Amino acid sequence: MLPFRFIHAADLHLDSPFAGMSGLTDRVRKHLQQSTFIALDRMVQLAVREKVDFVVISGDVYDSSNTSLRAQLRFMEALEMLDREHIPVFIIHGNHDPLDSPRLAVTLPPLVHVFGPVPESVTVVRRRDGQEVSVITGMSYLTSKVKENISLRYNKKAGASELFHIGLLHANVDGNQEHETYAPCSKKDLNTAGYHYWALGHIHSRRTLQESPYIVYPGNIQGRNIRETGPKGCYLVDVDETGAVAMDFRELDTVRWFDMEVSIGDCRHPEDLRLNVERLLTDISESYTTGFSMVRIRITGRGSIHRELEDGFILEDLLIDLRRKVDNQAGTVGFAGCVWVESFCLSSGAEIQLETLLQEDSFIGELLRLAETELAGDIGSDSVIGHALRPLMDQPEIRLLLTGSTREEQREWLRRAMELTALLLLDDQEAGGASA
Ligand SMILES: [Mn+2]
Repeated sequence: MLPFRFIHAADLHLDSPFAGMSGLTDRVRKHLQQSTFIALDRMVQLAVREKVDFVVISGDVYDSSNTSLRAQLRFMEALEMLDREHIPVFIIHGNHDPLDSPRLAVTLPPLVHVFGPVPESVTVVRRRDGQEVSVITGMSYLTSKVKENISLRYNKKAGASELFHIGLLHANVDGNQEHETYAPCSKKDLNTAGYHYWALGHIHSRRTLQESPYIVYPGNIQGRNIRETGPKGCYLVDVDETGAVAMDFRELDTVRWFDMEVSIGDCRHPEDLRLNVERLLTDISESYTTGFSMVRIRITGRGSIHRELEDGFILEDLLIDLRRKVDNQAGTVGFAGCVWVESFCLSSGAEIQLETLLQEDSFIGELLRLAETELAGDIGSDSVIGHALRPLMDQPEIRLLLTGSTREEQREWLRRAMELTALLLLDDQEAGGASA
């Protein structure tokens, strides 16, 4: 085998709108909306700088099948730049940008290959001497909903067997629950094809499912929401003369998401919480100096200030103040090292002895035990809570909220309801006790 080098990227989601985020200033929103394009530019620069032999993109180039014109033009620009540098690009389309989406009829640069709706194999040569090094097999989604196991349609080692075989596939391998199960397949299915490297797309978190042969999700190139935390980028892959693979993750993102906790356990006053939050923001800023951080802060622990936080005003004021400072700072010195609080999530509790109350033979004890049972199980329509929610399900807006929520969100609501109820009942007991 001849050594060569390529970039494996996926899920560019160009022109992702960063919709559904409240409280963004114009400046911040614009910066977020530029981030997927900046990540693309960085990938192009990386390809040129590292002199890769080719680039593979494993689906979801665009964020939506209703492709934005801006996304198409910017992608075209990137492809032209790579073409000018004589770097071929191999692309498949996924569930977000299937082949049937309306797009500009443009002539692609000669070195760009977009795979069609049935698997095909292309032999690739090394740039410096034109020697054949690899066979890439891939197919695009024709429509957005591909429910079939398309991996089974990939040929077993089409082309020369002494070359390095890459499979380009947009799929959910081994039923990842966080993503929709398009093109479901198993590692076993992929292993039987006899390829050396499965360049996957679809799952946005970076993971190498297997090393022999390689089955790799590089993750998306730019995180777009709080579920896409941590560094995002692509893999620079080196294949040596023995066929051994060395993967080097390269960051491409300029906006990074963090999901963090701050405890109220040691806070005597809301001011202490503010200091804890500011300390966290400083830590994040120092750990990611080159880009813009977006952080969700979960307020956790038990403490006396929880009651003051419950009505929301303290956190709301703090949020407004922190954001105002960041917007000013970004306006004067730029976004690098700035930290924006995406939201506060109140998961703290009052100073109640939950464990003791759970043991109690009382109404509160009974209620808390019920909540714990429901928290441990599924909040299905058969559960006590499901039953209690039934009348609310007639309200279209509430039904949408409930059915569209994740299991994690439901648990969080239930946990907060449990805390709040316990607190109200305890207050009531105290008031009752005083008057008796
Ligand atoms: Mn995707």
